[in-house]
Amino acid sequence: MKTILITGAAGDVGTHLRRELAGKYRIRASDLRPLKKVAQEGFMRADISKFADAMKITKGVDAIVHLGGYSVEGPWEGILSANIIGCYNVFEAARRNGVKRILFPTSNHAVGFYPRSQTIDHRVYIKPDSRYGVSKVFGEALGSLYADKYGMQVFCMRIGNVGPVPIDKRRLSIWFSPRDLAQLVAIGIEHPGIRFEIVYGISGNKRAWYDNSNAFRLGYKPQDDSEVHAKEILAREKPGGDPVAEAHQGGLFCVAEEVPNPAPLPRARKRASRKK
Ligand code: 15L
Repeated sequence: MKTILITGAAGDVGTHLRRELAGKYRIRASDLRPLKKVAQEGFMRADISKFADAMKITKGVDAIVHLGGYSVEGPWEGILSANIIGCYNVFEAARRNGVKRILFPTSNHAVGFYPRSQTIDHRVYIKPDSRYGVSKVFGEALGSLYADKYGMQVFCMRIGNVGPVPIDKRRLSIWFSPRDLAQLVAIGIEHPGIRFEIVYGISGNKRAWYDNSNAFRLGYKPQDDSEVHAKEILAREKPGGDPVAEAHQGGLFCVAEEVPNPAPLPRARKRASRKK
């Protein structure tokens, strides 16, 4: 059984992924935050903005799913430390530790300034919609460098929005169900032909803004489509909203300086309301 390091394992996507991959891989979970119920997983607390920590957690694994970092638009200092310095540290530590394969969950926000009227594929020019989006582009570029220069195998998934159900109209186009996430991640870990790839991390949504043919070429067969939730979601959607946000794929990220986590898991919601 392969040993997979998941950074950012305590986050929303990490929590879904650990549950979905349990039993398929030996998981080494890592996060800056403590992680309690880790069952059979090993947990290593680490701050990836410190190179020594990145070296420690990447040692002896077969592949890395690098989810760790700032996951929304926010202050530059946080993004710089977690998504630029932290991302560099993970790639460089992986290289020094001889780990060949890295899955980098980039984001729809690397290309969020494309209009909703346009269908884009994995070859379009980048159009980040936020500092956060720029940090994801940095990770994609770093992945390309490490693939070309050091022969690493890098699988970049431009993730939409992961959750049990889509949460609003925009997410009908970019929803990514946990089981489709797990399927795409397994392709990223197992596919023998990966050198450097960009795919979109979304389910088989009828309303997708992406031509995800590169993922399909690698064997991805999504099982879910947001369309089954469309009627209910559209019925509760309020008209109006910022015209720039509404016109572009990245939505609020195109206009806001800070964006809250759109659908935190119940435990994170509880924590946030305790703080108020
Ligand atoms: C992302 O990249 C974020 O990590 C996630 O929290 C959501 O905001 C998502 O994009 C989205 O666009 O809905």
